[in-house]
Amino acid sequence: MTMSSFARFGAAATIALIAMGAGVSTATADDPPKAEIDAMRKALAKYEDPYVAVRDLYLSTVGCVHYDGSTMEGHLNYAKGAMGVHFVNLTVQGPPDPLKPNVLIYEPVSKGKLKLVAAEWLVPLAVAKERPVLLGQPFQGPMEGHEPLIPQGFHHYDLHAWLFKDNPLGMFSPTNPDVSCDNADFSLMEMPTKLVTP
Ligand SMILES: [Cu+2]
Repeated sequence: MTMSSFARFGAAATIALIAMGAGVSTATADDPPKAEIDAMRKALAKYEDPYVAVRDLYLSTVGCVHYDGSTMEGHLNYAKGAMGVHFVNLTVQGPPDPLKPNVLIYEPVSKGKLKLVAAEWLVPLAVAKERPVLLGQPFQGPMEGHEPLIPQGFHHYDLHAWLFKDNPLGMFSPTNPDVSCDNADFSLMEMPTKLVTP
């Protein structure tokens, strides 16, 4: 390779790298839309105080849910990690609204302290004509209710969004390996939820 061809190669390689970089930063269908994520964070920030959530009828389901990563045929694959404490609002119904989830999720970060980490949308199978999609993310399921906190017969789709704590598995992964139930008064290891036919 002569000096000038090396220079050309270098320039071409640099352009290729810039193009690859641009490719990485360009939004794809899998990327969460930033403006919507920001709007959700803004709308839900008031629930960093769990008592505000309770006053708005997001009621604690007490148990801090976590999974050990075991897999079962015909069940969802939950990576090892926690979901935390679900506060469920049964008055939120209708099609999933990004600014009004029907579940808020808290992590017991120390004794007596809950930190808002995520939101979740639950859509009963009975009202879903097809798999719901929110922020370009298809819901998981349909699945049985998560025993023992939700009756097994409550077949539903759900989607988690880790808006207030990073999830190394991705914002929409159901479990977060960085969330812990170690400080929870009620720590509850669940088995992977069974899938049902729509
Ligand atoms: Cu959950």
